[in-house]
Amino acid sequence: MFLLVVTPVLLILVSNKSAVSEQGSRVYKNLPAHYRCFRGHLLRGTHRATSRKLVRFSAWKMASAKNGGIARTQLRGGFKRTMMGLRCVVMLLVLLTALPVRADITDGNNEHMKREHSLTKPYQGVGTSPSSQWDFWGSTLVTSQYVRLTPDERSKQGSIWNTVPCFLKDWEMHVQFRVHGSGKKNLHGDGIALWYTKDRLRPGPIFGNQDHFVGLAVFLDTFRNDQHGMDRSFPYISAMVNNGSQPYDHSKDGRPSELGGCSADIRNKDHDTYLAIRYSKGRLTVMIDVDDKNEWKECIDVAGVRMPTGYYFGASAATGDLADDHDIISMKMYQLMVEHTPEEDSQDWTKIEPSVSLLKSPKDNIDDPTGNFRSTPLTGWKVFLLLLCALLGIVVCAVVGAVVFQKRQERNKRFY
Ligand SMILES: [Ca+2]
Repeated sequence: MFLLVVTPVLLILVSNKSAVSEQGSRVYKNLPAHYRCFRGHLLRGTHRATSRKLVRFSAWKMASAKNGGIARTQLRGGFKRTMMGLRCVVMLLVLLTALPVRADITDGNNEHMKREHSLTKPYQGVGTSPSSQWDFWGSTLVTSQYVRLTPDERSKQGSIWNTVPCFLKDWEMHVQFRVHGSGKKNLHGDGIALWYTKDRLRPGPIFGNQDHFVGLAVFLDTFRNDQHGMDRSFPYISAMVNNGSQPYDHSKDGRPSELGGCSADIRNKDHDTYLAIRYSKGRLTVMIDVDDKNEWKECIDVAGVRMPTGYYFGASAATGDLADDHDIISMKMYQLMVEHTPEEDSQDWTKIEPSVSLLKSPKDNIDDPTGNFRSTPLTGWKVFLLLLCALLGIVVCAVVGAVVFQKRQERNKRFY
């Protein structure tokens, strides 16, 4: 049913594909900086362009109906129409393969920035006074342009923490950051960690924060400690959910406890670099925008994650023998408007213990870093493959239909 409704729209979209994407990207670029990388807005921009294409589509349909009588008498015309139909099916296939990814980004939610959990220039309300919403520690330096967690010097640690606990059930945090320094290739470290944890301002050995933390961490690890883990390049971004029982193993770059991750070239960039963490309905997604293309690239996507409300957002960084400037430019928190079942709403969300239901044993995790996602019910990839198979079936049917139709037309012509 859905396909029946959207197919005509998609066909027109395809025939004017370049125009639509141009329109979409223009809308995208005109957005304020903090919205620019939010693909939901890009999606809505594309929809606006689509409505104009729909008007054109109606006009084309009417013209086709008018000329239909003539076309039907010509075998060539019939063949042309068949070929056009075939082309449309193939193009629909191409378009639909991209569709699940896009639809996945916003889930149709509205989003609202929450100032009490956001850190933006010129960083008013950052300090040690009782009314401040952000508190900092260690080597952290707050200027009007950036919050420098560590300078490009050895053995520094710094952090910044939101003083207001977050009671939102579904949220998305956008972090603009900068990692830069004089260190040449592989001679820099250690990286930044972003936190959503029970405790705040607890200095320690994990990128400037305590080990055995309770909550969520996303690590932007710029230094390879594990010389055996050459199958991945650094900097490497990974996520970890902990109930306080697991240690973070620096010597293995956190691999035994990670939920997933990706390599990302984030150092010494002239352009802005962003990372987004989304938690909604038990699904944790980490996306990055570090290539100056104004678009999110998926890094981590894992279901079965349970996290409570009432924890604190923070960021920390550390240097060791090697160093870097670790800067946070902004942290913007968006509330996601998501409906929950009455059972979910009646639960006390502050009592939830952080956990991941699909996490395999650490040993399995080392052998197969992506293994966590295999048992996830219908991940984006599985839906994608299912759709691909279904559409391939449609294409085969269309080709067979076209051949039969053409043969029949030829036979009719000979008969007359
Ligand atoms: Ca490391």
